[in-house]
This record gives sequence, C-alpha cells and structure tokens, in this order.
Amino acid sequence: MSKQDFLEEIRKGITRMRAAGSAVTLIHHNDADGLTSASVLQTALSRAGFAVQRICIERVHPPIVARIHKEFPSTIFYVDLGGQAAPVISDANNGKCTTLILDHHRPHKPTDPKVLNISTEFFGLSGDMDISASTAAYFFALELDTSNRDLAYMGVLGAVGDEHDREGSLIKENRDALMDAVEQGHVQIEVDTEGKEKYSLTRFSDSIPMAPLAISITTLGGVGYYSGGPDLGVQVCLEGLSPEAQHRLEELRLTQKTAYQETTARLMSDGFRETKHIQWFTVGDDFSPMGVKIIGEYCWDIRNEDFVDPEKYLVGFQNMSPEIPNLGTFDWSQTKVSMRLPTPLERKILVNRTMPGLAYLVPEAARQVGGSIDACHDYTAATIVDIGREEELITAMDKLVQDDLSKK
Ligand SMILES: [Mn+2]
Repeated sequence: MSKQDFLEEIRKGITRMRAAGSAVTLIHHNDADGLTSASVLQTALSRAGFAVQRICIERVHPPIVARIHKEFPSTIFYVDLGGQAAPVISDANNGKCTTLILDHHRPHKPTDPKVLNISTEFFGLSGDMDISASTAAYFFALELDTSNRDLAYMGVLGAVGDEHDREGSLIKENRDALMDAVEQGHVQIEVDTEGKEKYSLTRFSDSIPMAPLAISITTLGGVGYYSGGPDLGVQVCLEGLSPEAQHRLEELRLTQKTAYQETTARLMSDGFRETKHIQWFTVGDDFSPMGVKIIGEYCWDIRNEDFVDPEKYLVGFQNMSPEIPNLGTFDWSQTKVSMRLPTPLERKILVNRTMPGLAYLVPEAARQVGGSIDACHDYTAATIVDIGREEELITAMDKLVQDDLSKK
C-alpha cells in the first residue's frame, strides 16, 4: 500500500464521477483543513466542467447525512470527514448516488458499493502527520488535471491548520504539496532559532504567516458557522485576507470573547454541577449563533483554570440549532456534548493509566442514552444526545468510572 495505490483509487473515483453526470454536492468540514480542501476541490471540479454546490457541516450526524442523500440527485463528495462514518453514509445512500469520501481520519469500510471511501489510512498514508485532507484534495486535483498545480498552497495551509508541522516541519505527502507551492513562489519557508520551519503565504499581495492565518480561517468556519463564515473562509483561501474578512474576524472574536467571559463569570459564581468524578455545565443557547464546535474549544480553554477541579472530567453541553445552513430545518431537540480533561487527570489517564479514558467512557455512556457515537480519543471526546437526557448521560459515565475503578 502506497501513494501510488492511493492515486489509483483517486483515478477510480474520477472515472465514477465522470460517468455519473456533472452535478456534484461537496460536503466538507468547517475548520481550516476542511475549508481549504473544499476550496481546492471546488476550483478543480469547476475547471473540469462540474457544477459544484458546497455544504459545510460541523459533524457527520445521521439525520444530516440522510437528508443530503435524499435531496441531492448528484454525485456526493465528502472531504475531511466521512471516512469513519462510511457505514452510516452507506445506509443513507442505499445504492442511490455515486458517493466519494476523501478523508484522512481513521476509516471504516463502506457497505454500499456505490460509496467509494478514498481514505488515506487505507493506503498507509498517515492522516495524523503525513497528509491532511487538503493535501489529499490537492492530489485529487492533480489527477483531474496537472494544471491544478497552482492550488498547492491550499494543501499546505490545511496541513498547517491540522498542525501537521508540530514536530518542526511538514513531512511526506504534505511536503510534496509544500515543495510544489514553494517552486511557484506561493509559499516561503523560514527556519526559526529553534530549527523549526515557519511557512508564509506569498500567493497574494502581502506575505502572511500561515499558522495564524489557518487559525483565522477556523474562526470564520467555527465561530461564524451560522452566519456565513464558511463562505468567507473559502473566499480567504482563494483570494487572500480581504479587509472585509478581517473586519468580520474582529466581530467574531469579540462575540466569542464575550460569550466566554459571561459563561466563566457564571461558573465562578454558581459552580459546576458535580458527581463523584464529573463536573458539568450547559450553556444552553448562550453560545448561539456560534457553531457547536465552540463548546469543545471553551472546555479546552478553561480546563486548567482555578475554578475547575483538576481531578474531575470536564463536560460541557451546547444546544444544537435546528437550522443547518444550506440544508434547512431539522426537527431534532438535541445538545452537543464535549469532554476535556484537566492536566492532572489527563496524566492519570494517559501516563499512569489509573483512570479510564474518554475513548472508553463516552461511546459506552452515549449508547446507554441513545446518543450518536462519534470519533473519541482518550483525552477529548464529543457526542450528541437529546435535550433533557444530560443528567442521565452524566450518571451513566460516572457509573462507568466507578465500575472501572472497582476492577483495578
Ligand atoms: Mn483534517
């Protein structure tokens, strides 16, 4: 299994797309990697004569997937998400549309032959460090037409967004995209005093450091999810940082800061709700109109603050809007759950192994209260449950912790 096999699978996907007609519905994630991936594919597919409609989603949620496959009689193309949910996507598709998944997360096999899961991990390309979804999208674009080489800089930008340069430089497939972008004068590499590479985007008028630019694009997609942020994020990827985008970013950062301050003030005065092992809270609709990714970011932000118990799991709930941009209204009444760990507890889980990790606790507890199961790591996890079942989920998790401890 190698890059050559991966490219072979991409060519198979392109053949299937061309046979299925010119309409493509492009479903993508709302962080920098997802937005750059979508920008690369939208450009390359349009150049190849496809009519592309983009839909940005925060997570693969079964009712959302069901609606997409019911309402769009086109090729459906998932990028930077969907690899793990290939069975859910297969169920929703049920033989209907040509469906492609281009992803770099840990994948599952599809069960519908019309669904092609081109996940990098099937070909030995590590989605953790070696290849971002944006670099995978860039390779896809090159297979469509080698003249898409001018899109290489967006491959790099998405890889930086997913922090694939965290060890000091981009490697493997991401580096291929980097070198293509550098050769065209679109990206510059500098080495700092610690020997770490820093990348700047020189594709547009000013030279822009890529790491903060990627964070800004993620802010547009996440904080601005319900207010046109993803469209503006794509525009920034394709045209650079306009004064309009900078102004919008300032507004979004202020919205986020104000919501954080109000929630922190409330938690400091009223405290968390607590069980033996868990501290939890809900922001209800207070984070609206920010995307539900923000509850996770907030939990991460406060996890080591003085008002947080360093020995307890930290759990936050944010109600989901019934409205998904470009998909309409859903009749759910659900809340997104994000879990993070204060550092002392994290050490007990990851280093000493004396406490159970979230990868075990969350899917099991979610299953018990009818929640949807999603990708969970030991140190960070998320799920969705019905509003009104928050306490049940917490009780189930707390019991799982106690059961685990009594076995040790
Ligand atoms: Mn990604």
